[in-house]
Amino acid sequence: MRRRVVLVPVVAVAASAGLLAGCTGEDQAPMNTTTATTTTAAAPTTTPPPAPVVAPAAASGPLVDGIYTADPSGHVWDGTLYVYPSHDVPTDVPADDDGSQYAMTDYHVLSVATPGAKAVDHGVALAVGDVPWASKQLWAPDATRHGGTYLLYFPARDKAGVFRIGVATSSSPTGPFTADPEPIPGSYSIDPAVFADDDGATYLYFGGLIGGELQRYRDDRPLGHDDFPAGGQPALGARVVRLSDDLHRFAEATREVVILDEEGKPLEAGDARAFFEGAWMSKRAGTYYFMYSTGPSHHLAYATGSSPYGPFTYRGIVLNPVKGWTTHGSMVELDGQWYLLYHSAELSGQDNLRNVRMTPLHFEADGSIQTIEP
Ligand code: FUB
Repeated sequence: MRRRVVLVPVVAVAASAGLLAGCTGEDQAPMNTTTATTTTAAAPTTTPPPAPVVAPAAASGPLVDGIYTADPSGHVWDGTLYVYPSHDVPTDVPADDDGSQYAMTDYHVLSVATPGAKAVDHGVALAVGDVPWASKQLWAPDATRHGGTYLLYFPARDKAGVFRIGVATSSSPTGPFTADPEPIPGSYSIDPAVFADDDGATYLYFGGLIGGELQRYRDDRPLGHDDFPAGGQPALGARVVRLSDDLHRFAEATREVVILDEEGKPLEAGDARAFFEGAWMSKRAGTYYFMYSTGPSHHLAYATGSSPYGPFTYRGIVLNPVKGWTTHGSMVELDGQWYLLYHSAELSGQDNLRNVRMTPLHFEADGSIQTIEP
């Protein structure tokens, strides 16, 4: 989404952040956006590393026609791929830096029996009117399975207009889901991603800057105002927390997801590789892959580590900029092949009307990921 755009005097710096015409997906299609405004975040100081091996252009049509979908979270259960996306809708709500134009009101779950086939849209799985604490903006969700119960994790603005994260349950992966009466105690910000580790522990990753409000908290403490770290300070990271045994609560205080550069130093605020939103966790061959959106530089990037808590070391770009301001995705293994689920605004030409797509993901022998050109 178009949020506050960093205005900096140095052309090369602006270019590295993807803020100039011709640099990013934002510029490749006419968008329904606001204009650049306040300077609050630190300016990018680091040129993104050269892209590693680029996979052949991946052709992928929308997974489903008839509705707009975005922010896909994929899980394979009993041989079927289930996709938990946001459900984008046209709206008269004016675009602003907080992303008010992302005015989604419900969730639909998709299922994919065979890669390449069209997905099945299972209809409304949860609507904002069925969430007692929520007022609007059902943003990027995720789900997990625990015994015979499926749990949907989702952000929404509460009645006071503040983003919280809620849980809803169902006996079916496709819903309908029943929401808990209150959001997860102590939850804040957006973009929950739930990760069930091999040892039975389940973790929630979350957070998003600017419209996602992560900058209004420090170590779970609400500040009551925006506070962006200055350039040279460590970037604000996503948060990670182990969930309680019933998966409805945080079992501990949340921790920052720290991403290190090649020298082992935390990425700094303004670094074009730093976290912005859209956390995702996958585990492959014992390595934890933390994937995320870099926001103003429009990449899906990844970092790897040996613990679900991190720290993670920046490894590169999974997906080059798509059309539209936002980028957000997930990785999933189906029948021995890894796939990237992602979205693009190519069909609508509007940032807030996106389509979910799926394309093979390839790992090198050293565990690195070939960059995908959308
Ligand atoms: O879809 C609404 C928001 O846009 C998501 O929460 C972000 O990740 C971005 O994709």
